[in-house]
Amino acid sequence: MAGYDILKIKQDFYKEAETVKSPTDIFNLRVKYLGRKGGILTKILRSLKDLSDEEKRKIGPEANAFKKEAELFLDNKEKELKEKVLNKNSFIDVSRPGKKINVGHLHPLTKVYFEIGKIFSSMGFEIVEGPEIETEWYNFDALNIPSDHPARDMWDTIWLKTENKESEFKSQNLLLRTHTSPVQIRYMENHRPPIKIISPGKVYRHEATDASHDFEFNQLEGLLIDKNISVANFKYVIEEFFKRFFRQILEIRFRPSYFPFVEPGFEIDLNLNGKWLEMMGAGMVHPQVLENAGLNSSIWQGFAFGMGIERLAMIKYKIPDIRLFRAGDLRFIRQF
Ligand code: FA5
Repeated sequence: MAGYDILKIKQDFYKEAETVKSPTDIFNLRVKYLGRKGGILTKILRSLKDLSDEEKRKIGPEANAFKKEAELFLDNKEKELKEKVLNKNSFIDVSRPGKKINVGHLHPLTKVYFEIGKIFSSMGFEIVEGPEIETEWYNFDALNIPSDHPARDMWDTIWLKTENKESEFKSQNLLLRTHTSPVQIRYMENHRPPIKIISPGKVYRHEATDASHDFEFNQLEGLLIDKNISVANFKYVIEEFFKRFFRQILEIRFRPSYFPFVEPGFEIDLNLNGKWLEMMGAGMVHPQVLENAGLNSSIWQGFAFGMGIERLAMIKYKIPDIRLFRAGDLRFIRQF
């Protein structure tokens, strides 16, 4: 066997290395000489076993030394090239036009949240929050909703599996709150009247959706408890709110209705171009509810209301379908 001329291979390598301009060229050169499959040096080193002892002794060390040398050379060259690119990029051309940065903006519901908060705060209401995972007690029993009420049905309420009951919830069944009214009880338990709060938040119902109903939506709860509170106080507050929120006076209508946690109870509708739209449930807090929360109902009284926040936003921004709020469609979101 004639053996290999490592010196010649080395010369070829360095000649080719002179023309290297990019990381791709380095990669190609590396593959050509050191590649695991067809690399020139790799092949030589693999075939050493077929050479005579004398050749092995000569070529083996030469090839190995050159392999190391080539690797080092290529590594250094690669580093050098990368630094060159970096240096080039670090030049800042202040006259170049800037890149447009996409700036997000608030979701229409968030805007409505903020606006509601501002209006009620200016009327002296405090903004409080309650948990979205509720116990059956706070969502139903404490609000006087009897166990045979249809709202407690499997088909209206999203119940949670409660195998791992935490001690905080004792033996309570858990659910996703169906309205924000449980916050009334939670707040009254821990605060003495006078009470003047609103509580906005998400609620969940196990129901089919349509243009004005979703299974997940937002409600705004309001509660005012003091000594001489009447429906007239409620009427003033809610008319004032609508006037400021819609920036115009819309006709409203009080319609008698039934909610077990108020007495009397009513629903409030807004007149929109001759069509009445149901906005909220409301009423004077039922004495039993006050007692359930630890308040003396012969001293304290007040009103409560719960309205759909999406419905407010739909009227304000003329949105035809409630499901658009959560559809994640940027063509919708970008209009606000
Ligand atoms: C209640 O949820 C009562 N907790 C309201 C209440 C509070 C009454 C305090 C008395 C005192 P209702 O189920 O009617 O009531 O819902 C209240 C408002 O939420 C409705 O008027 C409507 O604006 C909105 N709403 C109800 N269901 C949906 C739904 N599926 N999708 C969107 N909005 C809804």
